[in-house]
Amino acid sequence: MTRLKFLRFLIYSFLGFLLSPVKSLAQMAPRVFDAGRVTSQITSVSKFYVEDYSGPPASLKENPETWSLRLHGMVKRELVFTYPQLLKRPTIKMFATINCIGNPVGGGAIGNALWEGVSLASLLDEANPDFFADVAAFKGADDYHDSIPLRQARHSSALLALKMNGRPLTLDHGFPLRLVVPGLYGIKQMKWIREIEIGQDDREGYWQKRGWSKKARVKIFSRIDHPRDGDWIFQRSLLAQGVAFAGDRGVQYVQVSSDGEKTWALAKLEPPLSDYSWARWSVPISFNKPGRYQLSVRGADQYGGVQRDDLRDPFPSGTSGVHRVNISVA
Ligand SMILES: Nc1nc2c(c(=O)[nH]1)N[C@H]1C(S)=C(S)[C@@H](COP(=O)(O)O)O[C@H]1N2
Ligand SMILES: [Mo]
Repeated sequence: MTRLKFLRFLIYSFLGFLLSPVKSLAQMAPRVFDAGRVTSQITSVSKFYVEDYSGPPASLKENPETWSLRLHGMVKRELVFTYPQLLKRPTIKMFATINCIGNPVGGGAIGNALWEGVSLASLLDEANPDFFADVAAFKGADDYHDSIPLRQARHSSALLALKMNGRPLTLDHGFPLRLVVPGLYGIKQMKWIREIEIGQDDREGYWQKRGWSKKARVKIFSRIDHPRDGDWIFQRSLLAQGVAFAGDRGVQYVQVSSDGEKTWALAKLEPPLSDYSWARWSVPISFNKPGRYQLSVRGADQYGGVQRDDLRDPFPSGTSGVHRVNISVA
């Protein structure tokens, strides 16, 4: 290699290194659907965002009857279930919101649904993990893989969900079985689960290998759904509305500003459907003269986390930036 070529090689590898986070960000591209200006508390299955790295696995589209779930690793008793066997087990129901770690400020990759399924803790009790085991690693039929601390897998609300909004999961949302575990971003909510391995080795998951957060704890998020960016308002007042979500930490308050963030009005919070569901908020806003206005929303969780503008980039651990919309009042 000549000196010049070597120099060029160095520059290109450095550029590649600089650009690599941007590339992984681009790769996490959720499909989102317009849910309207008054976001419903429960997101219908057809409006619930979809995110996966390569779509539903062919094996589940073509012959789902060959699917089974295997729980193994550092356990006293290995367990295997077919779909009919899982359906016979007692189930629990829980409302929970799931949001994508790649969801941008104000984005639509978030939804709330009623999940019904088998308690993961109950299966773990039966399998009886080894005293030193501390990780539950999940593997999907699409070979997606990720793990969570065993402590979180034993959460009384960690579900192996069979149903979404009262019906069997659709293929897009993880049929036959998906994980729903409170407090964590969608990245951890494994779809098409085929294997749960209990162990100690904290292996990197699919997205961690691409630089995304390993813990993936949900950050406080709030979004303005009405009015929308670019709207013309032909009145001197309106009821601003939106949603706020803080994982398993609960939303403490939501504030809205219409004067460039000099003053903030406290929004009214609707009681969420569960401790793990988003809360809808609303607040009346009035304008004393025509002109352009910016509305901003920020929320806080019940552990002191607040939305901050230095956290606007979803990569690598999710965004918590302030959401703003610009409107014209006639
Ligand atoms: N098997 C599998 N599970 C997966 C994924 C995947 O690519 N494969 N993507 C994850 C990501 S990044 C998100 S945000 C959620 C999205 O769930 P949804 O499509 O039901 O909204 O699924 C998670 N579970
Ligand atoms: Mo995601």
